[in-house]
Amino acid sequence: MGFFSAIKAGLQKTRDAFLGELKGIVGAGKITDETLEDLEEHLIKADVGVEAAFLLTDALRENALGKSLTENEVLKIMRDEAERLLQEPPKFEVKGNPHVILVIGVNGAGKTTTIGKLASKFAAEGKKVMIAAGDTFRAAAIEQLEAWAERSGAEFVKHQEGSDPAAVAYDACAAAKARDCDIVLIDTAGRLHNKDYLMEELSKVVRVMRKHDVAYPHDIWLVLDGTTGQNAINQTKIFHKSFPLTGIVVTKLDGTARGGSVLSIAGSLKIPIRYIGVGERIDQLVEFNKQEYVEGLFENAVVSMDK
Ligand SMILES: Nc1nc2c(ncn2[C@@H]2O[C@H](COP(=O)(O)OP(=O)(O)OP(=O)(O)O)[C@@H](O)[C@H]2O)c(=O)[nH]1
Ligand SMILES: [Mg+2]
Repeated sequence: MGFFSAIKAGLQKTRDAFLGELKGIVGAGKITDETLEDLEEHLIKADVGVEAAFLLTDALRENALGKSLTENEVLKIMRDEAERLLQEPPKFEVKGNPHVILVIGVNGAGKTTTIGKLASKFAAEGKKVMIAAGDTFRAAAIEQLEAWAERSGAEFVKHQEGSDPAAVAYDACAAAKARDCDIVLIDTAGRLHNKDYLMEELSKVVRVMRKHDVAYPHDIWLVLDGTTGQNAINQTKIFHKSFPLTGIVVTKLDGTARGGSVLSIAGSLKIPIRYIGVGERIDQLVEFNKQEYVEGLFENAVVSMDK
């Protein structure tokens, strides 16, 4: 599945909510504060997230308040604002030898799966990849990752269950240098029962790998479950406070109607979305495309309103 078809399905609910509300606004003469508040509420319910709902209606307040506009004109204001909000992710470049990417996120978000998919993508580009089993919490987690490493033909470093994730990350970086790897992907635990402990563990992983090189990790990518809507936005805020995130991967956008949350994450938090996960298979990770996302959000909006 390509980016556009994947995102289009995920944005259906958000798109429909735009349409229903816009009809009322445009049909009722001049745009008032009250109609904007109604729209804001519908946008929040449509899972674009509170932040993006505010920003989109602010744009309308600035440009449309007191005016009688056509549907097309209102849509254009929102579309322009959505485009302005989304960051075009900077092109991924290998910045180190190796380039180290730490992958973090709450449990079940899709970190391990995403690492497998990324490894396969990088390998297909001719890069030599190392995967590190930094989630030492469960033996099953290590085995799951090892299976992904085998599938993608990546090098793999693991320690025993219960060992120190920082030591795994440190060893993986050393092994990657010795084996001349281009990229190191470090998996981490995501358990929630103690957030402070998790943040501390991740900080230690970062601190220890910097003994190799202060530039490590070159990237910290947060993996978010795209079906969790506003919750994903709140998680991003918490992680971003402790770690300077350089990118986000939103998973499970296949079969969800909550793809609108991407707009709040990328728009109000100014963190680029790099990839989206659109299925469980190794090839079901696609690069985020801002233009196509905005298109998916507003596509055919005016046409279907006339139905
Ligand atoms: N449909 C769908 N399922 C996905 C996607 N990405 C991951 N999954 C599924 O989500 C579940 C959790 O994925 P994991 O990769 O194990 O998540 P994790 O973040 O490593 O979880 P922990 O190790 O428990 O912290 C698995 O069943 C995956 O197959 C996706 O893009 N689409
Ligand atoms: Mg995992």
